Formats: sequence, structure tokens, C-alpha cells
Amino acid sequence: MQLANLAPVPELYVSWDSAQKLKMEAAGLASWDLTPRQICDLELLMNGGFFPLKGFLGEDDYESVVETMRLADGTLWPIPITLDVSEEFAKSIELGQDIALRDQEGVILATMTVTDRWTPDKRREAEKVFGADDIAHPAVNYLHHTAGKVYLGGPVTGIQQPVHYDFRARRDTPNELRAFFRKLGWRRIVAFQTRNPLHRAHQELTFRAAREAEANLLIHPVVGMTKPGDVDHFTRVRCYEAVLDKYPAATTHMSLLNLAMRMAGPREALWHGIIRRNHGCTHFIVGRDHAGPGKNSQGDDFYGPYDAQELFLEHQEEIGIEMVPFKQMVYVQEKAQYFPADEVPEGCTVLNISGTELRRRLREGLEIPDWFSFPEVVEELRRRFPPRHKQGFTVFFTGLSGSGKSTIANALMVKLMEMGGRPVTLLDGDVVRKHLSSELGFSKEHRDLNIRRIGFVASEITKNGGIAICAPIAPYAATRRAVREMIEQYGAFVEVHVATSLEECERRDRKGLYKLAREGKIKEFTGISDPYEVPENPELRVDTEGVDVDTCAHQVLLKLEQMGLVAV
Ligand code: PPS
Repeated sequence: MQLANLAPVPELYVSWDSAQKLKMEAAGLASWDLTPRQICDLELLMNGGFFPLKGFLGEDDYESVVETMRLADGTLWPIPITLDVSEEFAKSIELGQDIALRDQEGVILATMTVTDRWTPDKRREAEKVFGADDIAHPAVNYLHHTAGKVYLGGPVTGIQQPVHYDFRARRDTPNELRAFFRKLGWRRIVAFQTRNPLHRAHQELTFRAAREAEANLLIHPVVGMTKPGDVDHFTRVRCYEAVLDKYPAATTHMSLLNLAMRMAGPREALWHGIIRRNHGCTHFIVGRDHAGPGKNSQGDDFYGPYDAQELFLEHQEEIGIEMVPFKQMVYVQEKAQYFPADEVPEGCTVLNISGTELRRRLREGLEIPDWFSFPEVVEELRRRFPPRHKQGFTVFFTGLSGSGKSTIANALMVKLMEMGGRPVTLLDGDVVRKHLSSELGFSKEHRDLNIRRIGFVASEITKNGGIAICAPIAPYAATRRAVREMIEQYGAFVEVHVATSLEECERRDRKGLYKLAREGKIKEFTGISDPYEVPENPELRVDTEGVDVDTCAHQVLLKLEQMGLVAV
């Protein structure tokens, strides 16, 4: 029976006194500002999570890891942990030189003696480590589009841990967890890796896995970097905390792992096992398509569903952690209970809600049954993913000067305020130019800057659940598209083209500006001496000629209803 060796794992930190001294000395060194992923890697290097690594990989170890999943000395290590930097920085460094590694606020976390510098063959790295040079794989995309061109390698001397302001009490170094297990007398510990919210099926399967392994359970979610598009870790941790209460007291512990995942499937599973062994665990749950990155650009899976389990089984002894295969649990309606998928009594009805279906129900505010998840988890998810009619959005009016944008925008604002529920902010062209862009003129460059500022403010409002109504001329299609992209990360972007013709705007000439523009007294005037690119596919086009303002604003409101953004 495998019992945990809970002796401390070696760390790369120097003593507190030495750290103070080193920090002063390091202030004079060439320094590298770590990327968010490098900060995650450095934390696990320094605290022993990546034991036996002593720093960022040198070239020999890198080559060997890429080709054979082993360090140059033969030790199993499946994922290259490399310090990617810009060519410019790499050129400025001499081999043998010490550099300071700083976090994003400039705090020196460690120093590194640069022993190696090389330009990697990223295509080969992609093919060998991730299975294909296909940017549909998030780590391959990262490799080609985010990572620097040159790698530096060398031993790291740890000065201090990266600072975390969130969930401090829930974060443990490997040695803190080992000490905790020692204190509680836990000698068999099964770890569960996750990057998703837990529902009842997960609770059932983890509890069952622990019982079968006669072990205590460590819920060990990743809060560093996961797959782009995942539920943010703040929401997830609040969900995990709710689920933790559902386990029998004193059997289960939860700790957060600041790992930057690569979604490398089978290789990643081994890596996860090594990391959990370093955290004092004896068993590790590996599921179907463990750390799978989704579909490749041909629409197929990157890895076979059981590749990770097979590779893990081959190496579990060498790692020193035993695999517990993840049993898929399903809800059986007649029994009102979860069963392993292969033990469902004959003739019974199995109920399931897929991830896609769950997201649809959240989006549309539909029921999520108690058999599927815990009410506290559903409440958290509903708060994070409110239905569309409770999410923030932006209505972006565009059109010529004097087209009626501001008037319709004002009327719409009042109608939305009458309905209530969400705060409404009007970013009118004139108002913005007074308060946000007072130093700007009407050159293309200045107009773009003005629109991007409006876009930024609107995206913040949208992110925080409010309604932003913008009403600038915004004459350039590319800039409008950029603003759309900025906002659509957080909520809907509704482009409304106020399609009043130039002739009509000039005829109205409310501010007398067209006359001045025609006389050449105002330069670069939109429609007269400056271009206006008509939107090709706005969500709505309104015509103000012969139609009153109230009707126009009502058309916009109907569009918002149709898009589900306001409740009927
Ligand atoms: S832009 O192009 O989107 O940055 O313009 P915007 O911020 O909406 O500002 C347009 C208002 O500024 C006045 N104005 C001009 N408009 C266009 N071209 C020139 N050269 C110009 N000079 C001053 C004009 O009153 C616009 O107000 P609206 O409300 O659109 O009529």
C-alpha cells in the first residue's frame, strides 16, 4: 500500500536575510519583466512544485524534453519550462550573467544565472510536445503569437513568492500541503485536478475515487492560466467553496494551484501527476481526454480520449503517484441517484446536461435542476453569467453631423431609464469632446483616438453590467470594428446607423456648421471635406426623414427586445 513521503521537497528560495541582501544587489542587474505565464512557472519552480527542476530549462534539457519527455539526465519531465524573451533583450545579455526576474509591478522575485541562450524551432516544439503545429491548440497559438523568439535558461535563486491578493488562505506551497497532511495524519491522498466549476457528478466521482483508494481527497483546482474562455477563477473558487461543504467533514481539503496549463493532453497528465506528487499526494484522478485542448483546425480531437490514461499508467511508478481512473457518473432518474455510467440498472433513464446546454440555460435564465448541480453553485454561475436581459451592452449610433444621433440617443436613454434595472450612460459626441477628448481635433488620427476612448469607456460600462449609449460621428469602418471587438468581449454591441442623407443634414444645418464648411471656414468637415464610410452591416439602420424621434427611438428599443437585451 502506497503511503505518502511527506518530508519537505527542496525549494529554490534563499533565507530571509540573504533574500534582503540579494534583492538590493539585484536592483542593479539587467532585468526581465515576467509574463503572466512565466510568473506562474517561476512560482512553481521556486516552491518545489516543479521539483526536480532548478531553473528555466537550458538548451540540452529543452532538446531532450521536447524529443523524449526526459531531462538530459534521463529524469521524466514532459513539458518544456522555458524563459522566452525578445530578441532585443536576449542580445543584451552575456552568457554567465545574472538577471533579475520581476513581476508585472516591478518587484524582483528571483535572479537567474543565464547559462543558455538559443532560438528554438517552435514548429518542432509544437509537433513534438503538443502533437501538431496547429494554432487551434491554445499552447501552439501561444508559442507562435505570444512567446518571445529566444529562450534563456539557467538556475534560479528565489527571493520571494509572487504576491496574490485573492484567496490567500486557500493557496499552499507543496511544503505547506505536506505539513498539513502530516499534521492531520493523512498518508494516502488522492488529488483531483480541475479547471471547471464542480457539479454533483464531480462531487460523486471524487468522493467515490477517494473511497476506492482508501484515501483522503485533495480538490486541487488550477487558478493560474487555464484554457482561454474558461470560467474565471474568482467565480470558480466561490463555487468550489460551496461544494466543499458537501463532503463529509475532515475527509477533504481544497487548495489552489497557480499553474499555467498548456492543455497538452497526455504529456500534461504526466506533468500534473509529477506536480501533485510534489505536493504530497499519492493518487491522482485522470479522466477521459485529460487536459484536452478541444478540436483542431480540421474539427477533430487533438488526442485520443484515453491517451492520457495510457501514458500515465506507463509512467506512474516512475513518478511515484498512482492513477485513479475517472469514473463518469450519471444521474439515474428512477433511482434519484448517481451511478457510474457502466453500472446503470437496465431500463433506467439517464439524465444529463452538457456544458453547452448549461451555458444556454444560464444565458436564457432557464431552470437548472437540483439533481445536476448545487443551488449555491448555480447561484454563483447565474451571478457571473446573467441572462442577456441583465447583461451590460452598448448601443453605438453613427451618422453624419446633424443626422439626429444625439436626439435619438437621448430619447432612447430616457426610455431605458423608465424601464429601470441597469444604469444607463450617454456618451454623446459633443459631451465626450468636452470632457474626454478636449485636446483633439478632427484629423483621421484624432477622430480614431476619440472613438477608441469612447469604446474603452463603453466597454468598461458594458463589462460592469451597465448600458452605454454612444453617439459620435465615427466615420471610419475599421475603427468602429475595433470598438465592436473591444465591447463584444463583455456584452452585445448594437450598431445603429442614423442614415439621414447629407442633403437633409445640410438642409437642417442646426449648428450652422455645414454653411461654414462649405465656405471653407471649417476644414475636414465630415461629408463635405472629409469621408464618412457608411456601415455595411449595422444591427439597425434608422431613417429620420419624415419619421419623428420617438418612433426612431422606439425602433431601437424593439431591436433591443428582439436581441433579448431588454425584457419584454
Ligand atoms: S468623430 O469624427 O466621431 O470624432 O466626431 P465627433 O466626436 O462625433 O464630433 C462631431 C461633432 O463635432 C462638431 N464638429 C465637427 N464634426 C465633423 N467634422 C468636423 N470637422 C467638425 N468640427 C466640429 C460637430 O458639431 C459634431 O457634432 P454632431 O453632434 O455630430 O453634429
